[in-house]
Amino acid sequence: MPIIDLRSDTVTQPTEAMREAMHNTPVGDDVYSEDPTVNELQAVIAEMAGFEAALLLPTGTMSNQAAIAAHTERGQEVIMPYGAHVYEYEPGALAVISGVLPRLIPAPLGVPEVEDMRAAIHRNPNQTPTGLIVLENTHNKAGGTVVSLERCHDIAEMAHEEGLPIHLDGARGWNAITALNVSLKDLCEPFDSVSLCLSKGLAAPVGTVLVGSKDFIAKAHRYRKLLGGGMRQAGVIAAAGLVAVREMLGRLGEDHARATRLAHKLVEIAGVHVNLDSVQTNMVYFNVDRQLMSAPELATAMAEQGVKCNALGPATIRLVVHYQIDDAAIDTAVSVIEGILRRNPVNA
Ligand code: TLP
Repeated sequence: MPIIDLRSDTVTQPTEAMREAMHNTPVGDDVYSEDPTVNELQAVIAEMAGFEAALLLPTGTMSNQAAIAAHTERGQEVIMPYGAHVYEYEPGALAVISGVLPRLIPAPLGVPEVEDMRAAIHRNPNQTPTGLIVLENTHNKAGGTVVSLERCHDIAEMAHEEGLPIHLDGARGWNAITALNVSLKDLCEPFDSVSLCLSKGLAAPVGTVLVGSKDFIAKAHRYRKLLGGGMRQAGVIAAAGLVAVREMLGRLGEDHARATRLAHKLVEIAGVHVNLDSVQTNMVYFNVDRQLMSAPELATAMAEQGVKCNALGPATIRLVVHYQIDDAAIDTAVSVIEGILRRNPVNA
């Protein structure tokens, strides 16, 4: 049975061009900063993002956490939108590594209000001092939703007026720039640092690049080593990353179009609810009527028919479209979901 894996765009297999580049690329010891392919990737992404410097890290989690550690002091608070990956899915790392507390701000469709963020800043010495603001674009838990450039600028301007740095978790910044039809430089401009994953929609097997000023990257470099992320012949990873940014960015619009098609087919199924406003890039979150079956039950039944997805709570399922998902896979996934729900006795 062919497997249709809609759990995440992290499951993407490297392309033939990536495998070939990984095989052939010159490498060196990156802990001595001597890997020519890593140095090239860092220079290419720093330039694309409009920053002085860049650092390759093994994962988005390590990149975000090295950034938080570099921006903050122990005992501070970090303001972020509800559902932020740095809080939800990076197992308490901000507390364990940096000794900081998260402060979560309402963010419908992943977009917080400037004034809500400003109001959350602590200035009173008897409260936990605010040390950093974090945004996420696209916002994973809100549905892969996009924060407009205007909102990014407004929040960053407010942060800077308040004397605070602002970090962007741009794990899927590539999807954001595709949806907004802007350059990476435009997306990154308001921020003091940005984390960009190569291992999601761009299909590289491993790797995230953090960009920022030279001073900031020097600090983050120390935290990368402290966290055990000093890699040696990492050029084999960087080689795939170079192919990812040069060859894979242009096709992300296809994933977005397929996700939209998928969402429109799903809303037609009885018992399935999709907020179409949240379908802006390559993700589709949907709810299933609880009297039909729970999301984990539906996910298990789907997996039995070769369609993998993530159940995120009792009623919610996330489907992520990526490089290995074509039109036929979308059609099969929809008919599997429809078949399971139609066969359910409550629906019969
Ligand atoms: N997201 C993964 C899971 O961890 C949820 C996924 O399948 O979507 N920032 C954002 C916004 C992310 O979505 C992710 C991964 C990361 C950071 C962390 O990246 P990795 O997995 O490389 O540590």
